[in-house]
Amino acid sequence: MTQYQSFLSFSQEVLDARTAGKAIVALESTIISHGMPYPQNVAMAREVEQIIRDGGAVPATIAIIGGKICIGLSDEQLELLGTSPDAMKVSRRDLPFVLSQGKLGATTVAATMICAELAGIEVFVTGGLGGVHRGAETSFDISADLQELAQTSVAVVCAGVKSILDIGLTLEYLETHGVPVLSVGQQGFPAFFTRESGFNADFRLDTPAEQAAFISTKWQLGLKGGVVVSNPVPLDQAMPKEEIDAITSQALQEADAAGISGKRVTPFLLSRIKELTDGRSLATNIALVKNNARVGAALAIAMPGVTA
Ligand code: PSU
Ligand code: MN
Repeated sequence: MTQYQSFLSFSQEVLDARTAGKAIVALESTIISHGMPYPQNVAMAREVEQIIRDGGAVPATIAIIGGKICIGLSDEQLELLGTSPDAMKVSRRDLPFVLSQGKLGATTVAATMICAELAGIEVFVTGGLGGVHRGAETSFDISADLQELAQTSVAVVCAGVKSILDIGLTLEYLETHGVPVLSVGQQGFPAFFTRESGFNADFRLDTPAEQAAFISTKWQLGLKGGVVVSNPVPLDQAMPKEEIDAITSQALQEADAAGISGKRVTPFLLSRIKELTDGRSLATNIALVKNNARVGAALAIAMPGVTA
């Protein structure tokens, strides 16, 4: 038994799926603890899990609880993450701390990828990736999510990255590190709240079979690292571009004026944007995660070696 296995704790649902060789989809928990307010966060988490079940796969929401990496959470554990103000936002750097201290940890995209890989899960669904922040040439604020995509072999279904980030530099960074960016249903790389960012994805692959073939080819070649599967928000749920751009600028200025830095930047911007849009950004956020869950379940089923 390799050493990391003693840290993993699987829910019964995920254990059964592993035994049966069924498709499993990982889900992150920072989106619950730091990405959305209560009670919408917990409701979203439950609904997304159900969409994945309805799509024929098994959801595995990941968090750190009681010194264990929990792969698949109970209803009570989802509630705990959604209501605990002391839940830590856990990225690669923080994993040994939160595990060895027995603290409550919500995993970011980076940490969820690490845990999913340890658990043998290939497909992970989230809302948006972290990326290169605007002004990173002076702040050095580049999300650890990008380095994780460079080295950890998990496919991440997302709605692109938010325009709180420098989307062009984020794509440049991914290119440098050999991380392919796929798009579903359009050539354009989506900007989370809106369907177009003004940048293109590298490869448009509309069907789960093509996406699965791309991803498995990459890994069969021994090319380690993730694949970004970008899926635009549904048209009727997208936000008007001018409005979200103006609000994003305001939120960025406020973060700057308030001296917000490090891991607090992204949660601050998300909650300010929600306030400034009177909650409409939250509705869009929930809609896009659900849409990603449908794509992720279909992709997980299409991966080689999975039992239908
Ligand atoms: N972007 C979103 N919603 C989120 C996050 C990013 O639209 O909830 C979360 C994810 O967990 C992501 C993390 O991994 O923020 C990135 O944080 P940072 O920028 O501090 O690396
Ligand atoms: Mn950062």
